[in-house]
Amino acid sequence: MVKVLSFARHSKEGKIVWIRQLKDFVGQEVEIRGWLYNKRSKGKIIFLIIRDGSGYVQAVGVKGESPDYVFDLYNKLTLESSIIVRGVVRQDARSPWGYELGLTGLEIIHIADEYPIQKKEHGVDFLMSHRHLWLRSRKQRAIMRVRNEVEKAVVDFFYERGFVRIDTPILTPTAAEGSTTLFSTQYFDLGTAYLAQTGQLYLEAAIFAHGLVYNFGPTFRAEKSKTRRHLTEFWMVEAEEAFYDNDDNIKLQEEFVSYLVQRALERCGEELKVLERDTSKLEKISPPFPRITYDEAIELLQKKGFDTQWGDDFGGDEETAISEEFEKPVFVMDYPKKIKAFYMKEHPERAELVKCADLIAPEGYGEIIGGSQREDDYDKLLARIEEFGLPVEHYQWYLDLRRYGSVPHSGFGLGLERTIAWICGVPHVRETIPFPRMLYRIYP
Ligand code: NSS
Repeated sequence: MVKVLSFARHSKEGKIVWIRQLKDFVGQEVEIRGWLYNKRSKGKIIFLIIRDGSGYVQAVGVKGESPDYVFDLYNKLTLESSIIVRGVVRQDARSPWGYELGLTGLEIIHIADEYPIQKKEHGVDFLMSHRHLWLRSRKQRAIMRVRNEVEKAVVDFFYERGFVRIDTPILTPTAAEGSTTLFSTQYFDLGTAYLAQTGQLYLEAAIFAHGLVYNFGPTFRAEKSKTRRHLTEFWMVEAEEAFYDNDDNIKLQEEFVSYLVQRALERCGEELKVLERDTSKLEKISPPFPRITYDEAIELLQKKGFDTQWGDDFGGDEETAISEEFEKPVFVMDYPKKIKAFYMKEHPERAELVKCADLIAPEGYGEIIGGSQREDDYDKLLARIEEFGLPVEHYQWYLDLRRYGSVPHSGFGLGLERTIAWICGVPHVRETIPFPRMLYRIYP
């Protein structure tokens, strides 16, 4: 667990603390401000379970010991009502949270209407339409906390290794990952602008200033895919490294992914328990990761009964089939040029391939990283831009990078939501981002 500062604020009645701090206030009377998660009574005793964002705690009221008025208020309380609870902190081994409160006072801030999300099962569509409320649920809280930890780990990893964070633009004049998945908007008198599908090209400019750089932010793809792995707005971490070839790039990736997983194991034990994640599978995640070539992947798929042909790209089913062969994420390397982006470096021995690798997560969570060495030769890059039918004038600045001290360089992009889905063991990426944007959903 990460160490969080423990301090109390003061109200007229006493100390206001967060539930996560209760262990520092045993024997003292404190005040908790939060929401009613559950309530029940048994004879002369009432139990209130309160959540305040930092945790859950049970407050116990006993007739004759707690003030009489709290028993009247108890009857009015509905689930999710906002309340202030006062009580004396007790250590309690039987409580799932380790501590409880002997109830000494209760105030109602707001009585909630009948709460639409009940303990029973709801359909996903209903829950998605109530995402603004669903976020309060235990599993959803746990997922967001894992996300929070992984986001911090991303920044720590790169900071510790001397990478400089470069915040790349979201409004861009060009496509970088295929022109069929662009969100566009009118940009004043300057024509059409697109929401960034990647910040990579801008990161490439920045390596010439800093050597090692990364970005971390939202990216957009107008993908008409309705799968459990696709969002139209997702977060990507991209790294770009001067003087790295594709092998150096791959080593960095396996170190990075292992770091994220180990951090989640170290600091999100509670959350992974709530999510019932089998953590023994995550414990195995350490470098090196297995590597196969695209050619070998095709062979493997054909052996498994797929009719995938050389030159085809992989869909979700193929990725799952490949991942079944390995306990760790697996790199699939050296894809055919014709199915990859224009900026990838031609394979020195086989001109029909590019020096790239996709990283496929275990347990069927799909491709979590796409990366490659970049084409650093001016003429070859220009030819590729023309081959793709891209407007060369928009790429002059990018071509410039191959005119003023060009160097071999590589980089990669990791999809945050797919990575979180894998770490948390939740099958669909829609639960790993607070308000998912998908083909058929932009509400709430
Ligand atoms: O298209 S990628 O494979 N690669 C790039 O965008 C490069 N420009 C990255 C780079 O080298 N700097 O996307 C990278 C990852 C991919 O492996 C997925 O994990 C994730 O981004 N990704 C997505 N996640 C969720 N939804 C969608 N639609 C999606 N598309 C890619």
